[in-house]
Amino acid sequence: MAIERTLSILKPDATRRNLTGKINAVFEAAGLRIVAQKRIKLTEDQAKAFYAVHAERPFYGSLVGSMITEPVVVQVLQGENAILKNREVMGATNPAQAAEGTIRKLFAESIEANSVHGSDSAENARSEIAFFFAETEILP
Ligand code: DGI
Repeated sequence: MAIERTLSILKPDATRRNLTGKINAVFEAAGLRIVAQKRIKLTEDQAKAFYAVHAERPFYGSLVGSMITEPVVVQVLQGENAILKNREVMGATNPAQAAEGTIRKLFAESIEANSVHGSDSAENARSEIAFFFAETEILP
């Protein structure tokens, strides 16, 4: 199986409730290694650019606003099939539909305040990692 990297974000609803360690423990228990991590406050321009793919969606303004209320923790997770594995560990976008034991089932407050972001493809993982990290900041 391929060793992959994926971009993860612990969203403001998670940092506000001091859940960084609890969520990281779920990643690590699933075999995902945190090979880069930093706590940052997104600017509005950064949040808009990161979620540009959703610019036409009705929730775009609210989503961007929610991402800049508190700091976020941006991370690179590495492991076998890391992109799909992280999506499984995160659970469905809407916590009401998320499987038992997933991060969103355990911690999410709503479909928007859903605690975590994770890249959904190899191409997006590459561009999202580059959005936040220089290669020298990633230490496997
Ligand atoms: O990849 P995901 O985060 O699971 O989901 P996505 O790429 O479809 O959507 C990105 C984020 O946008 C999601 O984590 C929360 C927000 N979002 C998605 N659908 C809705 C939404 N926010 C609101 N308020 N309403 C939605 O229907």
